[in-house]
Amino acid sequence: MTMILDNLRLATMLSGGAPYGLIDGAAVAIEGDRIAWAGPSAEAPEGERMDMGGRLVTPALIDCHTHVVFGGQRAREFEMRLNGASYEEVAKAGGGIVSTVAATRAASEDALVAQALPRVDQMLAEGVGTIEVKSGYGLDIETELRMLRAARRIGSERAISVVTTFLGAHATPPEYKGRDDEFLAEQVIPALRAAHAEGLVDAVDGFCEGIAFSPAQIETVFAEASALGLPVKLHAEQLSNLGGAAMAARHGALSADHLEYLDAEGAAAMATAGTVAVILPGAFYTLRETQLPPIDALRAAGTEMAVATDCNPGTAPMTSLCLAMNMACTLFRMTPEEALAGTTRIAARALGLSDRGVIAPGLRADLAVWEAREPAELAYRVGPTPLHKRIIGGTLVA
Ligand code: DI6
Ligand code: FE
Repeated sequence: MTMILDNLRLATMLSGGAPYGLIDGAAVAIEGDRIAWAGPSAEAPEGERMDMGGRLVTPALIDCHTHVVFGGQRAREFEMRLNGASYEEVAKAGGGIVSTVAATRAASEDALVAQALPRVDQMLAEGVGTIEVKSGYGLDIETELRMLRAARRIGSERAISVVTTFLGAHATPPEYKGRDDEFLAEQVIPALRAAHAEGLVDAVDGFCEGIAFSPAQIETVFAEASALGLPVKLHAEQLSNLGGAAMAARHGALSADHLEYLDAEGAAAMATAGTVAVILPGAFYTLRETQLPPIDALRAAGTEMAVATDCNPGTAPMTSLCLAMNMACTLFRMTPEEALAGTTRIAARALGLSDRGVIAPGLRADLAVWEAREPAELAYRVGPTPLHKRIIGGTLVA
C-alpha cells in the first residue's frame, strides 16, 4: 500500500541542487517505513493521496547531542549565582555537575525515564524524529548502565529513534577526587565494557578539557572503544584549546562538539577525517561565553557543521532545537540553510546514520510537516516553530 503525501513544499535537504533541495508542488510516496519516491506531484506514482495543504515538509529533525536523561534540575544554583554566589559557594552548597550526579544516582530507571519524557515530548513537538542521548551523570558502573537503559526505553515509549552514547569520561566523581586515572581504569572502562555487552552503546564520547580529562586520558577510553568496534566523538575546545578535536579526528571521530576555541589546524584535521563539527549555541549562551566558534574557518576548511541543543541541566537547560538553530544563526552567523542542514543531513552524519536526514528513495520515512511555507522560518523565530504533524517510520504521529 503506497501513501502519497501531496501538495507539499518539499525541502529534501539534498545538497548540490536548489537551496534546501526545495521542490514546490511536490509529493512524497511512502511504502512501509521507507520513502519510495519524492518529486513533482504531476509525476507521482499511484497511491492513497493525503493533501498537505501546501505546507513545508522537511526530514524529521535530528538532535545529535543531548544529555536529556538526568535526575533533578539546577534552578536553585542558577539563582544562587545570580544573587552573587561564587562557584565555590555553589559547589559547597552541593551544586554543579556533582549535584546532578547525586540526583541521577538516587533515581530509579523508571524515574529517569519519567523525568526525561516531558523534555523529549517538547522535542517531538518541534518535529524531532531522532535524538542522541549520552550517559555521564552516573559516573559509576551501575548508574551509567541505568542511564543508558533509560535512554533506550525512551525509544520504545515514544515514536522516536534513540542513539545512545557512552560518556563515562564526563567528570571525576567526588569519591575519586584527584585520582582521574584510577577512575578511568576502575569505573569508566569496565562500565563501557558492560554497557557494550548489554547492547547499550552506539558511540563513545568524552569531555576533553582542563576541568575534565586530558587528550592522553581520553585516548585510553578511545582505545577501548576501538577494541570494541565502537565509533567515537568528543566534547572538545569548549573552554580552552587542548587539541582535542585534532586528536579525535586522528581516531576517525564521527564528531567533535562545542569547538569555541578550535583553531584553523583543528578545523582542517576535522575536514580531512570527515569529522563533523557539532555547534552548541545553547551552552555558549548559558555560560555567557564570548569566544565564538570559528564558523568561517570551518567553512573554509570544508568541515561539515551540525547544530544541537546539548540539553543538560547545567549549561544548556533547553529542549528547543529550533531555538538552537536560531541562536546558531543570530549568535554565530550560520545561514538558515546551514542550520537546517545541521539538524538534518549533517546531524545524521554526526551520528553515523546513513538512512535518514534527507528525503530520498530508500531512506526512512521520517518527516516533519510544518505550519510554515519558508524553510528559513524554522531558524527565524525565537522559540518553537509550529509543527503540523510528524511522520515517523512511515506512520503519521502527533
Ligand atoms: N560540557 C558541558 O558544558 C556540560 N558537559 C560537558 O561536557 C556540563 C554539564 C553540567 O554542568 O551538568
Ligand atoms: Fe554536551
